[in-house]
Amino acid sequence: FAKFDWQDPLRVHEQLTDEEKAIQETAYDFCQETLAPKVTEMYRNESWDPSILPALGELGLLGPTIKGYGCAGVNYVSYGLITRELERVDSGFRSMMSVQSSLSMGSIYQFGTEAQKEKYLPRMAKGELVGCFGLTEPNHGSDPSGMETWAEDVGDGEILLNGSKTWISSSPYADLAVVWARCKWDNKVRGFIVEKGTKGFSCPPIKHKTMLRASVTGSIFLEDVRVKRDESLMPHSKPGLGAPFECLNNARYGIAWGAIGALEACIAEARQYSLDRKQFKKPLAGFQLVQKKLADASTEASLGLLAALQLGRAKDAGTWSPEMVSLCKRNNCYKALSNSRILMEILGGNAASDEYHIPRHAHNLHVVHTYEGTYDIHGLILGKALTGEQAFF
Ligand code: TGC
Ligand code: FAD
Repeated sequence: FAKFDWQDPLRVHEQLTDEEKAIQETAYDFCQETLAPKVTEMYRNESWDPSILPALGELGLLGPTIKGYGCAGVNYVSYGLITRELERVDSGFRSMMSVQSSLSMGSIYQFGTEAQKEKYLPRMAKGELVGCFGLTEPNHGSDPSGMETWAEDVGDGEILLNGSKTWISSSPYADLAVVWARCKWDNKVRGFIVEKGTKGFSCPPIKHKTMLRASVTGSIFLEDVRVKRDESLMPHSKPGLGAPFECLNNARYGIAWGAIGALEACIAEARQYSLDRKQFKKPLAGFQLVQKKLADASTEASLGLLAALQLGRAKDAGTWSPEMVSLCKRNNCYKALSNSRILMEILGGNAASDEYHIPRHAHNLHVVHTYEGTYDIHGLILGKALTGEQAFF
């Protein structure tokens, strides 16, 4: 028999190529050496560290699947390995990277003009420009089809944008926002790039979050914002919600890996704590009820990791579907959330101290289980695929 490795129970690491292993190691080293020491303070203060995106860019970890434009052009499995390492430290760091890479750079790469790609992507890949992605509105979260942000063609090559977006990751520090708006000329949704400093465009922070505090979140307000049509409108998408959903497919895929990274961090901390802490004259690790908690969490992390790897291989082979993404995003987030909450019990009263990481992960994972499509919305996407019946409304 092979020796059982509690850190990789199903020997997933040996399924990776040498290049994938090297990318994971680069991401792991950076996350543990640079991000882990900062996370507690950043979470306490809801602060933004302007050095993080440039450092990720330096390592080729931003927009990593994009070909050209200064991006690394690696495969989707490598993308997943990067998000897993970021989220092993904190979901907020993975959020920062997903929004930059899949949602903002991804939108411009897939739907932008050559001029837009040349203007933004190389600097976003270096982390010099920060992007955000505005789909959710105060009255339209799970159902963005009702969006009330409007784009109007006012002639002279100009578009007028009006509306608001809420819960937008990184918006207060973003140099540019990808804003999804319904166009008055044909009632269809399209994406627009709006740069910081444009008159009528503002992104105030949403302060005092109870979760995901190491990621800065804000609103986007658009009050008679005038943009040049050829500079702002991303023309190469079929008009409609399919375009933002295409970018979400990639970000949701990264979350499927990331949530497992967070759960793995919880398992490692709970295991060590249970070995160190004694009650009734023996380590907590020696009690059956504690072992069950660790065994359940480890089983779910291992299965979730294999599912994420299989999805990544399918993405790289072009044999994936959005429903496969929904299955993995939904299940991995749910398993990570529920097991992190249970593992938190092993810390006893110390779970109330931010010296330990499981409580922070558990709180973050509530958001991760909710954004980019809630657990139930992904259940309905799967329900539709299983039955042919839509049950959204
Ligand atoms: P429906 O009529 O089903 O579809 C509208 C159009 O979209 C196409 N489509 C997709 N295309 C590509 N990939 C997908 N996954 C797609 N899903 C749908 C579809 O084919 C159709 O195209 P066409 O050409 O026929 O127009 O849409 P619906 O309005 O009934 O909505 C369905 C539903 C509920 C599943 C969808 O609205 C949904 O996914 N809701 C969840 C909303 C969501 O995920 N929001 C995320 C906001 S961004 C975010 O949270 C970032 S957090 C980032 C971070 O910090 O990490
Ligand atoms: P609602 O849609 O109001 O849902 C509330 C509850 O009702 C949920 O449990 C949901 O599952 C349930 N529900 C809704 N419809 C149905 C139905 N048909 N059947 C059964 N149950 C249903 N958005 C962006 O665009 N960009 C970002 O960068 C971004 N970052 C975020 C960062 C944070 C910290 C947070 C908290 C959110 C972020 N979001 C972002 C928004 C996120 O995508 C939404 O919160 C999410 O899509 C859910 O929308 P909602 O909050 O309006 O909830």
